[in-house]
Amino acid sequence: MKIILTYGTFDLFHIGHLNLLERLAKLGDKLIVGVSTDEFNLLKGKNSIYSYAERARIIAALSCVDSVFPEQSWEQKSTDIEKYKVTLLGMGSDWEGKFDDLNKLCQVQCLSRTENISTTDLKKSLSQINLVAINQIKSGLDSVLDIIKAIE
Ligand code: C2G
Repeated sequence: MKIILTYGTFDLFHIGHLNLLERLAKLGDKLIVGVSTDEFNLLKGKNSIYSYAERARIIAALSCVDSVFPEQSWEQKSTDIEKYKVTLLGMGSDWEGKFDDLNKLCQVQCLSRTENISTTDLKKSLSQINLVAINQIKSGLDSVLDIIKAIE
């Protein structure tokens, strides 16, 4: 059983995230994802629009993802690799070289990022839209979540 592991905030879930997760899932039999908690995000200098619970639920709803758990620190990766018997830690290419110390525990591979899309850019575009429109978008996304829930 080839277990693939990755981590991320996955805020304002977009095609770049999906491309990575689907490509990682194809590398093994199971894909498990450590989703950064809101507290850990602050350590990462990130303040996500969606809460950990909402982000974790979206990731868990993906057919290419087998399970999700909270990422609470930088240091937990080696424990996670042992705990989940991970074969390969996969990340997007912006993390190239950052986790090479873990290749004593499992394979470490970076896949190319999807161009021209990032949560940061989405937030910038969103901040140019007035609050009313943002709430309309959020209620729309909440309806998507309800549909996902109904399908589950
Ligand atoms: N990603 C991508 N293409 C994009 C945007 C993101 O392939 N256009 C990848 C990133 O490289 C990362 C994953 O999607 O591997 C999640 O990205 P983020 O939500 O920004 O997560 P990040 O802050 O990189 O968290 O301990 C590791 C960190 O928790 C990784």
